[in-house]
Amino acid sequence: DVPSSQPLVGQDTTVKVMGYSYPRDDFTNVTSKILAKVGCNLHNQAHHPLWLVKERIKAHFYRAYIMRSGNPLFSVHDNLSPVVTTEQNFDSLLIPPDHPSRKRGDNYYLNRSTMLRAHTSAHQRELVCSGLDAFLLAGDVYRRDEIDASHYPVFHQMEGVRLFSNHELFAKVSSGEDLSLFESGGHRTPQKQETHTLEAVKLVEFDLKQTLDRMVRHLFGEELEIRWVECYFPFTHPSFEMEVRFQEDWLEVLGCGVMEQELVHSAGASNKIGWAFGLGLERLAMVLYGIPDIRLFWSQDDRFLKQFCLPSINDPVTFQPLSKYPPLINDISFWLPAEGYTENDFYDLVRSIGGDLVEKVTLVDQFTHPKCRCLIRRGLQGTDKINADPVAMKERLARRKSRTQKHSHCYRITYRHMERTLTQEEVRVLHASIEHTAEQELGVKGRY
Ligand code: FA5
Ligand code: MG
Repeated sequence: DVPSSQPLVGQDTTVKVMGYSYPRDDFTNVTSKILAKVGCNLHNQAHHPLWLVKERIKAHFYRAYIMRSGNPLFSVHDNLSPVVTTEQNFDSLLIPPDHPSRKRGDNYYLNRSTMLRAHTSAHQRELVCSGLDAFLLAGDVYRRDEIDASHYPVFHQMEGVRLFSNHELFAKVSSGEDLSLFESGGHRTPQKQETHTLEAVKLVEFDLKQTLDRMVRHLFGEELEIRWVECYFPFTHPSFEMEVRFQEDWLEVLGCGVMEQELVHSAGASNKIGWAFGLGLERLAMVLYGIPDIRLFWSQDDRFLKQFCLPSINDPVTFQPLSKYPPLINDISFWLPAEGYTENDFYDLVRSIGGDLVEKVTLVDQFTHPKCRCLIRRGLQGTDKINADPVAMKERLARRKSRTQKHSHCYRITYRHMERTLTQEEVRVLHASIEHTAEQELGVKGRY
């Protein structure tokens, strides 16, 4: 039974997801391996580490933010379908039509108008539209991405949104009734949007950072080192990322910012100002429990799962990493077709065939024939796509197009099973299948 990277059922003219059929078109690129993950909802599986992190965040928000009525301020939503329209995933968030984050190479499309959400922000507008002022939303998200210990094509995010009326924001400020959320004739600056007053933005930004700071301290304790980095999202301004100290390095765990007023306005809450954040549940769980590889979240191995079965969600977990079985490493080199090749097509193909046996795929060298022999080593920079700088991306694409010589790529694939030692023979069969399928489906020419 050779697994296939063919986008689901060759003959069928529709893609079926959770009981619904979506007509295929030239944008369809979701694979059966990915569709098999839809509906798993690891974040809703009792005692799963992702569930545990979600429950601990929920419990913190329920306890720390209570309305005068005695009810929790934040409502929690964790069962929204990951199938969304491109309108929800992009347009509702003011992501322009030509923005690089829409690329077919970076997302899983069911067809031109429907996709698996690439972030939980896809639901911001509908939930604000439904009248909510404060909510948390957890869900599975899907991205075509590179392959390594902290990137997996399905991961889980938690979104948070909080809106304030004039009265709510300035209630604690003396003579606050004289202050306003909005001004006309203002300009957009690095600090604020054109329609916001500086005093309103500063209070919202302070509340946002304080809320997130308290949340991570609740999870990790006071000792955790964090830092704020300014960044860019089309749907917030100003925007920030929070990084935490992990294994002698800084790890990005969330993005956030003051919501673009145009979005708030289009969701029918024009008299309010708000903040939003989106965090990676795997990233938090990895730091919290010292989980070394993102594939472990998909493990059915009892030795992994039972470590998170605690009587209370606040009990400490002392995670014992499973012993690592030895890796097997194989390279693959091929000439690229003149056009239409993207690295993510190859990563997806490797995923489809190798599944969770693939620990990592790295582009180890690029070669241009005949004159310029260049070895380009790739940086270790993350490629979280939503906040990619559109100008730099365009330049890169243009440069790529202008190259007309013959190019080759060499990838190094690390195979490792989480639960046993792989044999040379099973890896050889897999690797040959990857070589063969790459030639057939991506138009590359092997250099073996
Ligand atoms: C977003 O997805 C924005 N929607 C976040 C946001 C929400 C900003 C609301 C402003 C307001 P980003 O692509 O950076 O941003 O992802 C957010 C977080 O998800 C990251 O900080 C990281 O923790 C996690 N993440 C991103 N890509 C991956 C991946 N491939 N694997 C695991 N976690 C990931
Ligand atoms: Mg990011």
